[in-house]
Amino acid sequence: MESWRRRTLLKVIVLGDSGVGKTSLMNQYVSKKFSQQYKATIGADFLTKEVLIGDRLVTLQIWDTAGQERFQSLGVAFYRGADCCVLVYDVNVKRSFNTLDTWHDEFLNQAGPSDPQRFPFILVGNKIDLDGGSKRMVPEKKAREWCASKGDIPYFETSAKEDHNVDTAFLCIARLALEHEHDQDIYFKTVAEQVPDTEQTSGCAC
Ligand code: G3D
Ligand code: MG
Repeated sequence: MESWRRRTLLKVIVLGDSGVGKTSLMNQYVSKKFSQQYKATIGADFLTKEVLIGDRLVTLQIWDTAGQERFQSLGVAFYRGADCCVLVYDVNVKRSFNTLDTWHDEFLNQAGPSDPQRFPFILVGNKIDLDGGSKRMVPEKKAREWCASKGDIPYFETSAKEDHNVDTAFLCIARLALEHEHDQDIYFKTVAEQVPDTEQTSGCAC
């Protein structure tokens, strides 16, 4: 008998050069929309989406920049308490791949996770749809090598425009964030949605 279901809030931050498609990926995942108009209306720091992982209801709080990444001054509030960091580059723009090291280091410096070696990152190569792939500048192999050099970061190739692989990438993100959650210094909140009437028991109810 299921005794309760816990709801967990996880913070995910999305980083990468301006124009790689961070906001578009997030909109596609959360709202199933890819449009200019929609993008312009987003003024919030983050969007949320609920995901069921096993019997855990997880609320992903996905933080997007408001374009400040051009100046690389995102502020501590952006990084604080992150459970997973999504690095995005554009497979058609070499520079956006070359700056990944900087974003990776910037995250570790600013967020200061307790165990930097084990902090979950994920790499997303976006815009694979562009001109049928004919303008591609970064081979998949190169991206995978970079991931291997950073301790086997999971890698996904996506198109926010055509909604290709977006859900799969975010599901992986949710799983990694959930696994990591216990190691975090800042633990957002865990709410018992359904507390049984029966006497309180200690320990795991599963
Ligand atoms: P950012 O948030 O990383 O700065 P945006 O990037 O999400 O604002 O996207 C930058 C531009 O790339 C936008 O076009 C957007 O429509 C486009 N884009 C995002 N994802 C994809 C994709 O998967 N495929 C293609 N073909 N284009 C994409 P504009 O014209 O507004 O600059
Ligand atoms: Mg943006």
